[in-house]
Amino acid sequence: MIADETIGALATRLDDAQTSVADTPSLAGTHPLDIDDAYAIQAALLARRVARGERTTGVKLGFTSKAKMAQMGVSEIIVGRLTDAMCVADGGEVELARFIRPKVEPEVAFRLARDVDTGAPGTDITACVDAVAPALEIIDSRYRDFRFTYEDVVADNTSAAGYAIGPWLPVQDVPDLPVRLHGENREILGSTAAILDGPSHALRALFHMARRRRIPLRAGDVVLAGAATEAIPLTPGVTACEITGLGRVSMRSV
Ligand code: OOG
Ligand code: MG
Repeated sequence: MIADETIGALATRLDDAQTSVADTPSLAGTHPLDIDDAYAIQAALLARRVARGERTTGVKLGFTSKAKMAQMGVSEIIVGRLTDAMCVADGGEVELARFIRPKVEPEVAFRLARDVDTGAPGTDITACVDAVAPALEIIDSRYRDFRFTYEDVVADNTSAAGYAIGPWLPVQDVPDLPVRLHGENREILGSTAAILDGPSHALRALFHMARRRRIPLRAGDVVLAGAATEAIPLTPGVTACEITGLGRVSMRSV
């Protein structure tokens, strides 16, 4: 466990990297971070955003697909925090100049209809969800060349940078729906089944992480359940995610 003042200094370094759009070397290269340190840095980073007037809007999961876990050599999902400053309207514009090296990935979003009691181990999180939608997530690692350890990426708020949510539908199980991510001249196909064997498993995994990491899950919060395919660079023009049976969401990068 590293000292509190070091936690604060490392959070400031990541926050400055994001606000000044300038990357920074891996923290783990110079500081022996453990996973508790990493979540403490993430919490300090969020506190800085909130102190600037940002409002938390939900959470995001990462490394929920077996392929992405294998790629990172890890077996546990990661959780990050979303704020209103990251939200892009469906069909809206997003400025690429805000990001260091942005990538985009197709996701499934859930909406919480009520507060989730993370104090009670038996809470059924799926009973707290009232809506589901297709989503796009922009990830932008603040680390140089997207090079980071598992602890680094948790500290960096799991690379969270932006998101857009399509039209909400009444909640339904979405175990295995075709997913299509397309931008100018490129297309990636996948399935919602890649998300921890179905996004409802991802919700249950979130519940355990939120309990352990004391992350509140409140009525109205959005939950991004993790990428259904690999991420692709976010380039100028329209990028859209279509999920069969759920609909479409898009954003235009300028
Ligand atoms: C970390 C973010 C991972 C996902 O959906 O798996 C993530 C990264 O790859 O930079 O958002
Ligand atoms: Mg993601």
